[in-house]
Amino acid sequence: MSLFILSDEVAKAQDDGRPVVALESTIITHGMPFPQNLEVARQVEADVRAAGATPATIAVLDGQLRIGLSDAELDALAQAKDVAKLSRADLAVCMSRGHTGATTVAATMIAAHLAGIAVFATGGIGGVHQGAEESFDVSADLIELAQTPVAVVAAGPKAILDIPKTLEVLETQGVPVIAYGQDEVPAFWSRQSGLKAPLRMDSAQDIAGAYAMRHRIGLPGGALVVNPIPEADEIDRETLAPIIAQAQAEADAQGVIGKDVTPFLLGRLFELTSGKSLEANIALVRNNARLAAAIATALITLTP
Ligand code: PSU
Ligand code: MN
Repeated sequence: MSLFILSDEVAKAQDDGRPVVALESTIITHGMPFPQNLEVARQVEADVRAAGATPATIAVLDGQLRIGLSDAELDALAQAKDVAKLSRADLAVCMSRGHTGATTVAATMIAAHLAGIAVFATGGIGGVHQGAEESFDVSADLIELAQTPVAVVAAGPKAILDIPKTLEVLETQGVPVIAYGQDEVPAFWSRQSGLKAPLRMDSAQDIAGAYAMRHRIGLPGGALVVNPIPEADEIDRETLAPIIAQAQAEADAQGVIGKDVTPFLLGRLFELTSGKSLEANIALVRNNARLAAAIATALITLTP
């Protein structure tokens, strides 16, 4: 039996040699509230299609690793309560037990690679958390980028993370961090972080070319493409800083640890900004979907 099940749409695109873009599901179950999560999941799939590629939203449903979900499946996942959050450590456990779970960036990369998909769009990745020198909270996403050959398009590390430390770990792990169209690393809700990006590229072709060359020289791992949020949707850092500090203090006071940290902080931010952070989040995910589609398209012309 196959390890994974492709949706008809994804299978057809692969048969025809057309570009496919992977999408994660933890952003749906743990990253945004219902019903916006469902609207965004549908909208992002539509954006990928409009840009000429095929979307493959990835999740584990009743133990089956699914690459591409139907609209009814997306709907059910978006409303489901207590869905497991699956990273590298949990993926096989969930599948072997026949359970349902949403894939994080790390697990989505693993699944995409199994299915032969090279490009993946999301909003934010996990990273090194503030206070990591005490908590040791470093997301498995960073280590996955070093070993699984998938190019991940995100909007840069969120300010709930320690951005300089996140960049240091990526450098240590040999992950190319490529800012798209600017010199600075974008910081999710804002276009600037005050930190110069290790690499800058201004076209999808250039990004695809570097990805293909890394593969040719036999280096494992992917790339992190950090794509700035569109200017019109940006929220400035000064507005968010106290809100993030409050959410972080609450997490510490309540003893939130492990895989609950990121969903807790994201949930509190949505509440504390009365949904403003969500509007920006939606805009940047859609923007990332379009760039990922362009990279996947460019990659097709480079791959023999
Ligand atoms: N950051 C966001 N939105 C998200 C996530 C991170 O801005 O939805 C999700 C992604 O699925 C990411 C995961 O892979 O959280 C990281 O969790 P952790 O920090 O526990 O590794
Ligand atoms: Mn963590």
